[in-house]
Amino acid sequence: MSDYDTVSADVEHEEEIPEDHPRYQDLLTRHRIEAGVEKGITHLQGMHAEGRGSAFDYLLGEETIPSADEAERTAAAHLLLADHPVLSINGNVAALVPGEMVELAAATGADLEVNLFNRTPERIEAIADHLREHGADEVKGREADAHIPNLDHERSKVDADGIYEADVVLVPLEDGDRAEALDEMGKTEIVIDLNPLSRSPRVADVPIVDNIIRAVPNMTEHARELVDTNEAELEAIVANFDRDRALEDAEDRIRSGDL
Ligand code: PTJ
Repeated sequence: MSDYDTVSADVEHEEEIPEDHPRYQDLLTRHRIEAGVEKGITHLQGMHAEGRGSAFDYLLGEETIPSADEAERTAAAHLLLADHPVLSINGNVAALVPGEMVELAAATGADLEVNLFNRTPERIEAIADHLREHGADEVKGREADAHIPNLDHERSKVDADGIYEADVVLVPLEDGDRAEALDEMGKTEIVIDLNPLSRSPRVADVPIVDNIIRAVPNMTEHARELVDTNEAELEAIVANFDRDRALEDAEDRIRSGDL
């Protein structure tokens, strides 16, 4: 069972969804996105993104498939090996897994940075406040004193001492253009996206085809298990990971899933 079932309820009536409902996670997710929009955290487009994700999750059987678990373990190894890991937070991520992202940051020594596709100062502040309410000390993304090259001005804004200088970046539920631009900067990119055909996981060093509500707590669990592992072993985990096979496995599962 993921921590997701036990995190604080932000959503009106969230507690009224019976946990044994066959679509419990999906309903909870929908409610969280709705509450995120009401709170000024999530963009309206986030609802469309959630709908797309939900359809892919249904076809995946709403579970973490073995290749996704392996990708999550590899991602944890990358974050532990990094000199400067950063976890990027957008409006959907903040609504769905705020406390879980704070925990992953703590388990891996990563920074949290708000980085938005539809950037406004109000949303940046609302998301930073929301993360602090869920235990974050420092939240980057407000300085916006550097730019990701080859991306239009507003969407390219990042912190010079955050995503810009990071060596490993986790970019969940990301738009393809920005994922490509970050990849071109030579960063090790970890992407969480339920659509294995989307551009973002296809440019990622570690594509995680899983629902973020399962992926993030599982990465934290792996990071806690691996925290005392020596560098050579962590590097072996990274070297043994086959990104193409992970994408193929997920696509096969979606195309041939027995529902
Ligand atoms: O908050 P902003 O302004 O930065 O905007 C965020 C969104 C998500 C609206 C923006 O980045 C966007 O439009 O993204 P896309 O292009 O819709 O891509 C989002 C991807 O995330 C899609 O491929 C979805 O299938 C996937 N997705 C949606 N919900 C989940 C998911 N993947 C994993 N877990 C989910 N819960």
